[in-house]
Amino acid sequence: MSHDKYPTEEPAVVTCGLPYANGELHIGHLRTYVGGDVYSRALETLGQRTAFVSGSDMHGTPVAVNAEREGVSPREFALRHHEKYEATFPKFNIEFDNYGHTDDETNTELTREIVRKLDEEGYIYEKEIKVAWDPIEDDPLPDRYVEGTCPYCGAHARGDECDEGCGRHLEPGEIEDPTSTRTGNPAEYRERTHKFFRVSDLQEYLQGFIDRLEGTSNAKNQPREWIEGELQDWCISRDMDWGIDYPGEDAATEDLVLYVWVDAPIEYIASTKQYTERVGADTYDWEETWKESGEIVHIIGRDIIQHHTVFWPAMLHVAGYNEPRAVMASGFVNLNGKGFSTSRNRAVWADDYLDEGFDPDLLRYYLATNGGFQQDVDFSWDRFQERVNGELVGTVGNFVYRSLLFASRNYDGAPDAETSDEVRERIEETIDEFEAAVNDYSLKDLGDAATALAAFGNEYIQRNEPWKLTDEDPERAEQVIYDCVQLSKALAVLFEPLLPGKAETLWTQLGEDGSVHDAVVADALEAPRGDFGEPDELFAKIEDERVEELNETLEERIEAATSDDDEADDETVSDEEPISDDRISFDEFQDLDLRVGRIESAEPIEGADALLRLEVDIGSETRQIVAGLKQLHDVEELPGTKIVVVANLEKAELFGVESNGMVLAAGEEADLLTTHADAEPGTKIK
Ligand code: B3M
Ligand code: ZN
Repeated sequence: MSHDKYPTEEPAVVTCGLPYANGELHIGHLRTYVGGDVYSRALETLGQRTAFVSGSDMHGTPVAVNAEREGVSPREFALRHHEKYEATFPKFNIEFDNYGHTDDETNTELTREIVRKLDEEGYIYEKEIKVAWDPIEDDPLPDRYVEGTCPYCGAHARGDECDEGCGRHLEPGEIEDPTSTRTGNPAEYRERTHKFFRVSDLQEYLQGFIDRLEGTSNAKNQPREWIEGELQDWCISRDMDWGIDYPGEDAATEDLVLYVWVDAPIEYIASTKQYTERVGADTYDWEETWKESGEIVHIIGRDIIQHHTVFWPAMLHVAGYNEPRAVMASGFVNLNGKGFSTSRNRAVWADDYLDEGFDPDLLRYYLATNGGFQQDVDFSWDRFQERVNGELVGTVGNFVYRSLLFASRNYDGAPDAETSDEVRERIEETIDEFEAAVNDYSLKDLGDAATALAAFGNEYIQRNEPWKLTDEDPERAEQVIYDCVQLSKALAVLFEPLLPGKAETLWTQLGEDGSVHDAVVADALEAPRGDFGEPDELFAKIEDERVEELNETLEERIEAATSDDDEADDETVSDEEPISDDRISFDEFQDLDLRVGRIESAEPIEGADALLRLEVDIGSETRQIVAGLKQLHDVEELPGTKIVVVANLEKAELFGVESNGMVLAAGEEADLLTTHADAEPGTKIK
C-alpha cells in the first residue's frame, strides 16, 4: 500500500461489507453497496486499476436462527438469499467484478489456511470459558441465540453485539441476564474450551495502523477508544454446526466452527482471488493487492467499524497480508427519523423501488450524495422528488437536452469549432474537484462537483444566448454550442460513477464510440466526436400526485409497523421487571439528592452511538451529564426540556467525557421524567 494520492501505481480493491444471506434488501442496505460501486468506478475514472468485490455472508447465527424459524437448512436458506442478492445488485447498476459467498471452497480453504497461520505464529490459545446454554433443551446458545443486557451500557443486547446501545462487540459469556431467543428459557453459563486470538499482543501494531488509516472520520476515530483501552483477546470459535469447521484434528476442536466474523472478511480476499482466476493475473493479480502493495478500501456500515479496524487488520497483520488503506463507514438510512426494521416491514424494499419503475440511477444519486457518507440520512419520497426534479431534471438533464437538441437541429451534431479557454478551464477545475473528492473519500463532493458543472453549463448557455447568435454571428454560435457539447461530454465522464446508466445513454446520444465506463477523466477534455441526432430527455420529472401515492403507501406501512411495535410493547408488559422485595428505609431514600433540571444544550459524543453530552441547569450550577438519549430523542428538541436529575451520584467517565449526575428516564424508550407545574431548576424532589 502507498499513501500516495489516487491514482497510484498499485492495484486497488474496493470491498463492500458482506450482507448476511438472511432476508430482503431494503434501500437502507443499498447505501453501502451504491457507495462502494460509486467509489470503485470513480477510482477507475481516475485511471486506477481497481477490483470491486463482495459476497454473501452465509454463516453464523444471523443465518442459522432465521433458517431454523423457516424450518429449512441454513445452507439452502442462505443460498436462496445469496442468489437473490446477486441478481438484485446489478439492477441498481452495482456491478461487482466478483460477488462470491463465504461458504464456497475458495473462502473455506483460505480461511483455514489463515487460521492455521495465526496458530503457527503463536497467536492462538485455548481457554475454558463460560458460554450461554439452554439448560432445558441442553443446547449451546452462541451469539444471536441469546439476548440480555449489555455489561457496558445496560442496553438490551444480542449475544455478540450491543446492537441497541453502545454498539460494542460482546464476547461469549459477557452478556448479562441471558435468555434463549429460541425458547425464551433463561440461559445458564457452562464451562467450554474455546479458541482465542491474542489480539491483546497487537496493541502497538494497531495503534500505528489506526494512525495510518484513511477514510471517513468515524472509522478513524471511533476505534481509538478500543485500541487504546484494554484490548481483549477475541474468541474465534463457536459451539455450532453451521460454519467453517475449526481446522485441526484434535478432539477439543471437533465440535467447533469458526466464529462467522473470522471467515466473513476473508471473503474479501477470496472474492478477489476468484476474480483473478476468471480474468487472469495479467489483468488483475489478487496476490499483488493482498500480499504486496495494493490499496485496500473497505466500505461498510458504521455498526461494524470495530470488526474492520481491530480484528480484521490484526488477522491480516499476523497472517502476513497487506493492511487496509482506508475504511469508509456509512451512516444509516432512516424513515421519518427512525431506523428501518426488516422484521417489522418498516422499510422501502429494493424490489418496491424497482417495481415503481424508477430508474436505479436516481436512487444512487440520492443515497450517495444526500449528506456526508458517515451521516445518518432520512429517506423520504418528498426529498427524493425534490432532488430528482431540482438537480437531475432541472440542472443536469435540462442543460444536456437543450445543448444536444440545439446542436443536432442546427449542426447535426457538434459544430466545427474548438473548446474555449473558459470552458476548458472550468472542466479542468471540475476534474480537480473530482480527484480531490476521491482522495477525501467524499461521494457527496463527487456529486456536487459534477452537478456544479451542469449548473455552470446552464448559466453559460443562458449568458451567451446562442439562439440569438445563429443569424447575427454564426461563428460565435458554433463556438458556444461546441462548448456546450464539450461540457455534456465531460458530464457523461464525470457522472459515470454516480449515474452509470444515464451517463452511458448520454455517451450514446453524443455519438461517442465505445463505453463511457472505459473513459478516464482526461476524456472529459477530448474533442467530441461529431455527428448525432436529436436526443431524448435523460430524466423525467416526478409529479406531486405520484409522491402523494408513494407517501400513502409508506405511511400505511409505517403505521402497521408502529402498531406492531405497540403490540410488542403490550407483550412486554407481562415481562415487566417485578417490584423489588428489598425495601429501603426513608433515610436511605433521603440520601438521594434529586433535583429539577433544565437541559441547556445537547450534543452527540464522537464515537458513541447512543450518548449525548448535556449541559443541565440545576439551579445553583450547570452540570455536564452524559446520557444515552441520542437514538431515542430528537437531539435538537432537547434544549429547554425540564428533567429530573440525580445530583449526588458519583462522577463517571463515558467515552472520555465526564458525567456529573444522572438523568432519570423510564423504560427502553428513555421517556424523560419531568414536573408538571412550574418547579424551577434546582428544586429538590422529595
Ligand atoms: N455480515 C454484518 C453486517 O451485515 C456482516 C458483515 C460482514 S463484512 C466482512 O452488518
Ligand atoms: Zn452496550
